[in-house]
Amino acid sequence: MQTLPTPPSGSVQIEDDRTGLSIETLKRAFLDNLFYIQGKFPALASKNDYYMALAYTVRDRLLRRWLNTAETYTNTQARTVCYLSAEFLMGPHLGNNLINLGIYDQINQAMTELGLDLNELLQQEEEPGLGNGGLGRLAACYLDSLATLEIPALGYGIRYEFGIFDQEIRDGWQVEITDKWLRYGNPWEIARPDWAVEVKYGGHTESFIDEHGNYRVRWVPFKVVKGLPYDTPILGYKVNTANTLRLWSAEATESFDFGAFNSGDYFGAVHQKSNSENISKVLYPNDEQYQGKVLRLEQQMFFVSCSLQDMIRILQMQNMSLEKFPEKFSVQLNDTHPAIAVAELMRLLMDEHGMQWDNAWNITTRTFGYTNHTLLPEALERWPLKLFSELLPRHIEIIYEINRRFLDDVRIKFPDDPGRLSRLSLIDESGEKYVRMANLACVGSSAINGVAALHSELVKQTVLKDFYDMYPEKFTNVTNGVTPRRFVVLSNPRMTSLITSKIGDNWIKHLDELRRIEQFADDPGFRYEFRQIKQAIKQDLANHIKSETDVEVDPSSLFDIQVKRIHEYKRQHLNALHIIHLYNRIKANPSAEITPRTFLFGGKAAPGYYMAKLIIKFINSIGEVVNRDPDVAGRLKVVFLKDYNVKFAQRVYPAADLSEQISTAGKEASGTGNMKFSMNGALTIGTLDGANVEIREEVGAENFFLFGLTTEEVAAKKAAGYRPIDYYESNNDLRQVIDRIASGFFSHGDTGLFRPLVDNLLHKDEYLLLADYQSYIDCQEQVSQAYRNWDHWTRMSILNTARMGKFSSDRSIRDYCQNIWKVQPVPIELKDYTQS
Ligand code: GPQ
Repeated sequence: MQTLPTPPSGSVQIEDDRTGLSIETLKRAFLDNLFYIQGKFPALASKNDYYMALAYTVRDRLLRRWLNTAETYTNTQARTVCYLSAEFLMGPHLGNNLINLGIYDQINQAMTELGLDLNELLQQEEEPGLGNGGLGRLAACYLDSLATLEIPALGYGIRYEFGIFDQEIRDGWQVEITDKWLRYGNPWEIARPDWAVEVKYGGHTESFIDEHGNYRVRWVPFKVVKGLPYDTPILGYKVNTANTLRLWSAEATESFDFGAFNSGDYFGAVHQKSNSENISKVLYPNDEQYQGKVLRLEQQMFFVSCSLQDMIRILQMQNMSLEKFPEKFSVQLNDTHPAIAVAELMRLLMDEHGMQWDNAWNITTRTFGYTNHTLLPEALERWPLKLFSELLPRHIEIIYEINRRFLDDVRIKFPDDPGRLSRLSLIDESGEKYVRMANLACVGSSAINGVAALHSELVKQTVLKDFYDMYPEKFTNVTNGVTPRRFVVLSNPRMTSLITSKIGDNWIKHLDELRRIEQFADDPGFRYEFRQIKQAIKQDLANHIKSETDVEVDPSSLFDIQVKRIHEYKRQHLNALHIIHLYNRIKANPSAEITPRTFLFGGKAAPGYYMAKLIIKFINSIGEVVNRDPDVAGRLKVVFLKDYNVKFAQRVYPAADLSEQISTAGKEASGTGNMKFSMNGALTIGTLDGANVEIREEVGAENFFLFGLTTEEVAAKKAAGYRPIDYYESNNDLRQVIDRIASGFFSHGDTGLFRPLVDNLLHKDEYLLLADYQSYIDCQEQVSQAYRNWDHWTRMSILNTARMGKFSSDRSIRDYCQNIWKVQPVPIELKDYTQS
């Protein structure tokens, strides 16, 4: 790219107001934005106007870094990571940008001087909830770390008009409300209409011989949709790197509209337009549950095609040949949602750029990496062949050809093994035919990884075993991580100051250095301060709970927290059984010695997941009884907090004493909430599942509450014909708990309400709650005992924080960069365009 033209001199004053960091300049810039962008003067301004004025003030201070970054990458033709993800659960931008720019304190002071409260303005931001849970939030943490490590990177996804629904609780049930996050505008994004691209759907293909005598294919689509990119800057922590999150929004193409208009079909033209725009309308709210809806496949194709075309544009703009694609870009597939990219890149290279198969295939397979995020069979994406072929007639041809060549390779490596061939085939032909997206991702990628050590082993032994036999060299592990900037520095400023006062602030970028606070674990003064901070944060959360739910909780009680999507495998209902167990104990002996606990839950259920919604109702129903029973006398409180999202998560993690990570072993691929809790000094009660295994290794078995069956034991129990009813019959305590539920005690005498839950546990219990019940109860008793020794608990808590270095997403990203992406940092020098 050409260097930017030098702006006329004399613009220095404006530039200063847009980059300056003194309190006076920040105040002036803020009032300027309030006036010129929001069009308000202070007396008329709403809280939202103030938020917007502040957001623009901060965005101005990002822009120079953002443009410098883009310019440097262009000039150096830097190797770039492209992270393709159907979800980016970014959370609020303002606070994070203040932290990463290093101007939190200055802005805080400037707002105070203007009579405003920065915390209130931060709360005002409507967060972009463009993800369901762990998978989308992981993508967001990875963007933060990529920028912080100065790695050239682009995040590519969909700009959903409606993100994950807002959750309300009415009469104990979840109610879904549409998330109109763009209602008041989005100050963080910039539309880039000149980089719009087109995506084709449906129709048919035609083959022909080109002027060089080559066999070629032309695709005549039924519809064409325009993809418009919106860019958001992703600033690294205290570096000049500002990478880009590029989200695509769907629009009708003008040519198509006009065609219909000209033929007099006004209605048809408008219909076509709204149809096209539906593609980026709404995020599918299912987590780990495959939904075979054609609109979902349209969404996947949409952002994948837009993004790959965008990469080709970038390559060409930098005068690089298409042959260089895999050297310029490393493209990571975040689960199978973008796996169609394998066929789409083949199509673009061959049909649109005239390349031959072998060359295109070589480029494609060198480009992609695939991350698997779950072993749950219900999450595996397989598209009905008919639906797929109708929507993507060219891609199905390409997939058949990939499959034909691939199965020939399999035959050579494993002769006379038809079972293996049918398992490895990209097409499932066992009944109704399907396209298997994980198989496409595996064949088309040079690296395949799971997200925690245990998970990556299980991937090789179970879902992708045949691929592991075929290509063992492709398989690796990259244990997930989370960004300490958002989840410690921003969420927990008090703990951040305490730690920094002891060991400086290097740990924020090098989380392993947190080990240096281990030496203070036995220092009574440090312990005291650490514990006082936890208490103060718990008090804040108690106030919040009181204002939200009118329930009074005791901040000196043990805060026992489970926040995550509601799913049977995550076993929120096992947690609920423990609450009933404690309740029964108090009822049987009102003077029983019980460590006072506050049970907090938060999380959304997929709108169509009946059992998950019933679990929410179940928890609320238990709360209704427990919270007002005078026998319990404030020893137990149960609160379900509505609308769990990133903003709320930031409030919750620092306030936890106990983190519930109680999934059935082998089911949670990694978990990332487990890491956020522990970094903030919560102790974990957990199974040997996902990253719990590694967390326990790091913090020490003596600082972790372990219970439950192992993955092997779970498998063995199932293989031996698991009978949950046997546990019910042989365990009095468990039987009393279940009987209490079945009797209608928590449902105003209605014995039908929780019947499905009870029946499921007694007769199916796919997730082995009853098999793990006693072990869980016993372990919780150890927790209660441990909490009575404040000093020792605080010591364990400090050691948890101190030993979490491994779980910084910076470490995860370093692993990806070294082992998979082979990409190096490109530091950005801050240039001032105005000082000419
Ligand atoms: N995960 Cl496949 C999701 O949040 N959604 C999904 O659709 C799939 C996985 C989670 C997984 O359950 C967690 O264990 C992981 O920590 C997380 O992905 C990130 O890898």
